[in-house]
Amino acid sequence: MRTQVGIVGAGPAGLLLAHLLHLQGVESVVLERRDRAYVERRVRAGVLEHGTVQTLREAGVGKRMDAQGLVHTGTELRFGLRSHRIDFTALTGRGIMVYGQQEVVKDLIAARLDAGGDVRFEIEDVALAGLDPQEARIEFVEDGARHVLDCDFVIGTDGFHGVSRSYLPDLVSYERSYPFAWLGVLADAPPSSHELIYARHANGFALHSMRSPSVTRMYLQVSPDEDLSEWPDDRIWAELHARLADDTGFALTEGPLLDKGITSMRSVVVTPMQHGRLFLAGDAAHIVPPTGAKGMNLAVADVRLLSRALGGYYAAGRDDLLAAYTQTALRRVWRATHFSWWMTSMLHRSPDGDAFGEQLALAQLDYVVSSTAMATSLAENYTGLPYAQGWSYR
Ligand code: RFL
Ligand code: PHB
Repeated sequence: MRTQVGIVGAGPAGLLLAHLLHLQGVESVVLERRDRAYVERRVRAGVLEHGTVQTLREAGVGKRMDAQGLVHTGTELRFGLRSHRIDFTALTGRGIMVYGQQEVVKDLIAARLDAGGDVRFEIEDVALAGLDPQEARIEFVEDGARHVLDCDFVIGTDGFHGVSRSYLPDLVSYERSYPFAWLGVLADAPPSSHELIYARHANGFALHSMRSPSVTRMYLQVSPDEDLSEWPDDRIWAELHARLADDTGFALTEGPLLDKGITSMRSVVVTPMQHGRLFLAGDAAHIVPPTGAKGMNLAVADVRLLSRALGGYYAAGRDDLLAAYTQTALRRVWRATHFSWWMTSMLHRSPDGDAFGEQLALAQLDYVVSSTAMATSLAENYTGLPYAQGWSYR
């Protein structure tokens, strides 16, 4: 078996890359460990930056997103029982789209298969070999049989727990862990506000988000070793009511909880993101705490760079764009890493009762909601900084 670009992992990064390459006439094979239903159901991100939305539209996979996604022109910051709106559109001319990551994944899988793309699920034992300067090889097991896929390039888009990263020699990893986690719930209840609410409360952070006009997505700051079984539904609702309360009588609509999970919070960035014919993109190379809603958006930004660089390689024999990949990608990655760390520190309570840190966070929140300069910085980062270049080489 042979292909031009072998892609490990069918998350948003791998699937989008396969599709952007296809649009430039470059063929690929995507190998995914899980089954299709699992990948399409996994509840994760919900906020798409302005540029992510544009990229999906340009790739021809924005139809359902435009019909069902919720356009948001601002967000609320809530602390000390007061709500403050950050008006993204007034401050930056851009907004965001609330549309579930699993919907993006469904749209991308459908587009790949419609175009005759090769996306394989339930692939086991992926191993990379021969990552020399000339070519690369992926070995894997499908339906119990061992296969070898020869490729010009291998792209590791297998997420933070994938195998690709381990094939990079001399990797440097920058890490920061946070002394808390998020308990996330999906509720069969209409959102209680038409925008997201990021709330800082004495009991900890809470976030009100949504997936549709009838489904609410919410998160609570909990401890990193929290046991989900200690959070029956009524305890979750009591804590959400308390942390999202404001001085205007904000009312939270309850409904059956459809999904509950705990997500740990970490920042990790590895460098380099490439070695020979192997390139990493998305969570395989970096993760951010979800407070800034940057993870999937960064995956899209990486893939845009790889799409253009590989397009340039096949169309014009250029390898300088590929050579510059790590350096170009890391600039945006570090900006988003800082933003995510900053939002996280400003909105969460330190469990060790750091009174000094508490006052700094409150001072920072007060600054954001009273200074146009600071609010603009938040809005610019949240809606996403512009890309330097297009995703297509031509
Ligand atoms: P993914 O989505 O993890 O996909 C990797 C894929 O690779 C497969 N895989 C393998 N396949 C073959 N062989 C192997 N050995 C393999 N190992 C793994 C996996 O099964 C999977 O299908 O990585 P990708 O594509 O880089 O995408 C990254 C995003 O998923 C991630 O950054 C976001 O979900 C992060 N995130 C958010 N990002 C945003 O932009 N906006 C948000 O609002 C947002 N909210 C969130 C989030 C992540 C969360 N969790 C659960 C971590 C909220 C939460 C709660
Ligand atoms: C979500 O809707 O899942 C979501 C929204 C904003 C975030 C994180 C997650 O910062």
